[in-house]
Amino acid sequence: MSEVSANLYAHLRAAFPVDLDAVAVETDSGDCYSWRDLDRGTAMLANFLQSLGLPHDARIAVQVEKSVEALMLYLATLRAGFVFLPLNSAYQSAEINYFLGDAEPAVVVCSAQNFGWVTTLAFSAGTRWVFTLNDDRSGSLLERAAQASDQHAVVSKMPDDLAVIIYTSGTTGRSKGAMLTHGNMLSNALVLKDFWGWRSAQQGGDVLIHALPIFHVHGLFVAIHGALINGSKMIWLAKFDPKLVLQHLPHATVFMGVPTLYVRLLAEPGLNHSATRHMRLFISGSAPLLLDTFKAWQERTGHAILERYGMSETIMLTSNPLQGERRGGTVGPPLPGVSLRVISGQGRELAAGEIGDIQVKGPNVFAGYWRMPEKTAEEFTSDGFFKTGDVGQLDASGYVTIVGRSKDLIISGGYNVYPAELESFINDLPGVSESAVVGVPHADFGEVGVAVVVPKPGVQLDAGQILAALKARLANYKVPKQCHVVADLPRNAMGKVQKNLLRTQYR
Ligand code: MCA
Ligand code: AMP
Repeated sequence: MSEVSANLYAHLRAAFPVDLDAVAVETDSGDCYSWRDLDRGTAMLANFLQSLGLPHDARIAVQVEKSVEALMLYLATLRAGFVFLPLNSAYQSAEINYFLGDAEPAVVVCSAQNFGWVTTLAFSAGTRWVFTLNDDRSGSLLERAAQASDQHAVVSKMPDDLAVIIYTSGTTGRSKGAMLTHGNMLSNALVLKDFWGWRSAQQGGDVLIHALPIFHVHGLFVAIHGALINGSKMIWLAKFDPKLVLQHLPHATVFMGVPTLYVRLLAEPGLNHSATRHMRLFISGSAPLLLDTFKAWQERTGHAILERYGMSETIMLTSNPLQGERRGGTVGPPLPGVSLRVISGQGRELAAGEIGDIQVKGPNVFAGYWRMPEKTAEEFTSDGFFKTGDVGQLDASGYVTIVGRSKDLIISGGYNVYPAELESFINDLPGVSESAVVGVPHADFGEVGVAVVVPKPGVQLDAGQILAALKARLANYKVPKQCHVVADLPRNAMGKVQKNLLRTQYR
């Protein structure tokens, strides 16, 4: 057996079923892609990318709608040995401009609709190539790749070689590029394959319903790697739709979602025991799953949702067990290979049941923030633990409960919203003296932002205009759902804005 390099794609490819003509991905519009299609398509795209004469660590930035071709572009970037940079399709030019300047991608792939403004920003950031990829298989990328050979040798990689950069906007406003290596992703994918009992084709196989975006870790790694490293078919939904999910449940075995997806599925009368009889596993993460949701799901379907906890910087950290007790309200014990500890403000390791800062260590923990060595150093302890910014406790049986965050972060429908980023935009608006953005509970999205804005003396501010200005500049999901103009913000003795008082006032 030739030594398979640490290139993640090589390991995914090694797991493809023997019958390459079996269906690997079936879309909600009925298109079917075989395993051979995946291998040929990614080979042609990889050959095309390599024909551009790119530097070995070239970044390939991608901001497109979800499609199987976008999946192939991700896999092609891995097999060609370049660095994949997925960007939320909701980002607008101010956000994209930052990522292009920071990551300096050699190639940008965008939708035809955005081609005009993206090329302007990309070329001024020094990018040499911009291609289009649309969700109807049109665009210059596929036209050019169609000329390339479908024979491609996967580029050899070491475990520590960079594979992906995922931007997680910093709680201090400036986005940070989390650098994930082939080894980070492969180690986590192999652990989860066993921990969640993925079944090979010989064991009856698994079928995953993929209803998440593929520009974040949950949909791009946990879901896609989970299926591919097990040679499992994916039912590929371009966008989450609860009725579509219900329709496909009888033909699937595994579903992954953020809590909002479960809340919306529970609102469907068609959700019941018989609809979910064929399923073996429902996984939730990216945001807290309310105990009410966990219990309601169990009553309606008989399934106990398996909740797990992860981060862009670490992929998956903890998980409720497949066989053991799945405890609603907890994120389960640390995964095999992950060291997790709870630390007091004084840096002391706390005993079971005591609440403190969660720190982690393991082969899944990222290689640092892109071109931010000082910021990276701040986020690790001297003995190599990564500070998650999450607050929680370990109980006597090793189950982790997340009780809050020390980082100023709102998680809305599974997307991270950073108050610092919004506050800096609001503070730059004319007539604004200062602002604070806080999270308040929301039945659908779990938590949404509320902006509290103080005008400059003598200025009249209109809340609706503030929200409209944000909507024109930032990805929609970040825009606070409410805005209140007030005379001043509550501050403590040190002059720090008391966001907890604002949360109580506006919840
Ligand atoms: C859409 N809107 C939102 C959100 N999504 N507002 C706040 N939060 C959101 N998440 C806005 C839309 O812009 C629209 O605004 C209005 O809400 C209604 O849109 P709707 O149709 O309800 O939204 P949707 O398109 O159905 O999206 C809801 C969604 C989506 C399906 C829950 O947000 C989603 O797919 N979330 C998954 C995020 C994810 O993959 N997270 C993983 C991060 P308007 O009406 O004004 O136009 S990775 C991670 O966290 C770690 C690693 C981990 O542990 O997994
Ligand atoms: P991201 O920065 O998008 O990777 O989001 C990671 C953050 O999502 C973590 O630091 C947690 O705050 C939160 N998170 C992920 N999974 C869970 C979960 N199961 N319960 C509560 N919070 C979670």
